[in-house]
Amino acid sequence: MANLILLLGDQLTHDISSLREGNPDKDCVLMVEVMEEATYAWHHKKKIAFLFSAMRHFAESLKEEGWTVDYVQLDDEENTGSFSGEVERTLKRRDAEALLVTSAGEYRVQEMMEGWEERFGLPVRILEDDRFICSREEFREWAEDRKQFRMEYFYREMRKKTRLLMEDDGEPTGGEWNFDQQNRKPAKQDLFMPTPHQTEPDKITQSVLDMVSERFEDHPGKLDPFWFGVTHEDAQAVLDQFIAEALPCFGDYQDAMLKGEKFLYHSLLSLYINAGLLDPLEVCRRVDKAYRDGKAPLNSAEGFIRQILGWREYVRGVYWLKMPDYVDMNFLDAKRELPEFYWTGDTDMACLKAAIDQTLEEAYAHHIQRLMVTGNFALLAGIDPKAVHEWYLAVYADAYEWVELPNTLGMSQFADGGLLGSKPYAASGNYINKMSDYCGGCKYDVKQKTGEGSCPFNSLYWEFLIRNRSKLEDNPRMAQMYSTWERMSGDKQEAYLETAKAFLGQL
Ligand code: FAD
Ligand code: DLZ
Ligand code: SF4
Repeated sequence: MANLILLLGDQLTHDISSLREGNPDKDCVLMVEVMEEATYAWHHKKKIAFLFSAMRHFAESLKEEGWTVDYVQLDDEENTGSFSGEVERTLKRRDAEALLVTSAGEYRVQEMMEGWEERFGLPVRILEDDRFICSREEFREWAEDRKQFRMEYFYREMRKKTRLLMEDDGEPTGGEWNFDQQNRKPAKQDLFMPTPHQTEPDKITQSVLDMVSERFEDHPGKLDPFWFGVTHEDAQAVLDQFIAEALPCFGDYQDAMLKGEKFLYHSLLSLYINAGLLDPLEVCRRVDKAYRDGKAPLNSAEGFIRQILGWREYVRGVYWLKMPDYVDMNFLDAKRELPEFYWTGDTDMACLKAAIDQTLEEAYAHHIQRLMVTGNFALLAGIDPKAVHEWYLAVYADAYEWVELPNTLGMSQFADGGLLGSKPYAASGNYINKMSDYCGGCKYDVKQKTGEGSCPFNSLYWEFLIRNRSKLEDNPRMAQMYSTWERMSGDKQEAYLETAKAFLGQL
């Protein structure tokens, strides 16, 4: 044998660099289910089941293509439980000249891989993960000499590079780079709300589900019903259905939230893209084509492409630029423990209950629920950003540190002091009421500003601004809020602070 190719659980891509570099006639692919990966975060049961089933299906498809695959299941007797242990065990069994891997998504794993050459005494080739549209090096060059990074400018560079939604004269299609002005509509109940494509569990998935329910019983979340796709074909079907049914309204209702509607017009593609079952550039091209074929309006196509071509690439760039220190940042010095209800949904706040309940059921919540409900609450309440990060990394099927950490710690908790976003995403109950229908069924009154029964977001919002005044008041985007505070009567200010204090005291 020439090379041993280690393929990680989020590298389920046929033309990934390690497989492109390998030779199916001579090399052996190693895939391992290991406790170290299944427990480094307290992963949702559905996330573990999705990944193990997708890994098993991918291994089968590689064998069909003619590859030799060593696949180690979690319950295999000799499984050592870690990547390093399994590589070591395989090297004893198979006589490899070199180890071939595509770089890891997470810093923790990349660091481990970088120690293998010395540890195992054989050449280890770590190849670029070119499934990303912007390489780590390219992002570093873009970021050099910039004090603050702004996604919008990075995104324009990516539009020019890929020619997505670009005209021949070099201008952006429609004459603007961004159509977000049209994208902030609250949604209303709609009998024709699309449902994402669902996949029936096959034999492989069923046996993974049995194993996960037995071995990970104490992990958060519900395992049933399990309807995630687990193959490239399943993921394509989800993409096809999204483009046909939901994309046309994606832009308009991107920021909306509705009771009982877990998915609205969102795509549910992140778990497939992040695991390698869909290619991000291909997904964007399909959306560009849908616009050109007249099947989706420009605000939807542009808004969607920006999430992948812009945000997804941008947060990955920031992660690799700023790790390993990034994870320890805590600009606002927030120290409170994460409330227990994040793990149970047991709260009277209807918006939080809806977002958390569906997270525990589906391992999914859409962006505005993550940012403006669970994230906003943690920010206002001053929860330790590391605890918030650990929660997000655990509960979502699409969560890997490279994408989750900058979104949570940077965008949502402002713990990086404004490196990723220009101001904290802090909002009172008024925002949630405008963008959702949650408040109607809530024990709290969103219109009541202070005192018992008032919406907690209302008083927490002002207490947050005052608690963090020395760090935020010089931010030009916050100036208006501080001047509103100054114009309030002393009694009103005191009522806000007292109400927030009473709420936080019993949290
Ligand atoms: P859609 O709304 O349909 O968006 C389309 C695609 O755009 C997504 O599939 C995703 O690939 C990409 N995308 C959208 N927004 C972002 C973003 N901010 N960063 C990166 N990609 C984006 N996304 C993850 O993939 N993994 C995470 O662990 C994760 N953690 C998050 C934590 C917080 C606190 C916040 C605020 C956001 C997080 N996001 C994360 C980003 C975003 O919320 C999810 O990508 C999105 O909700 C996934 O659902 P969807 O596929 O239906 O997305
Ligand atoms: C998330 C995850 C889980 C739960 N289990 C495994 C596993 O057993 N084997 C594996 O190869 N990958 C798993 N993963 C995904 C990895 O955590 C992911 O590949 C790394 O974090 C990327 O750096
Ligand atoms: Fe959430 Fe406040 Fe509305 Fe209740 S009243 S749903 S707590 S925003």
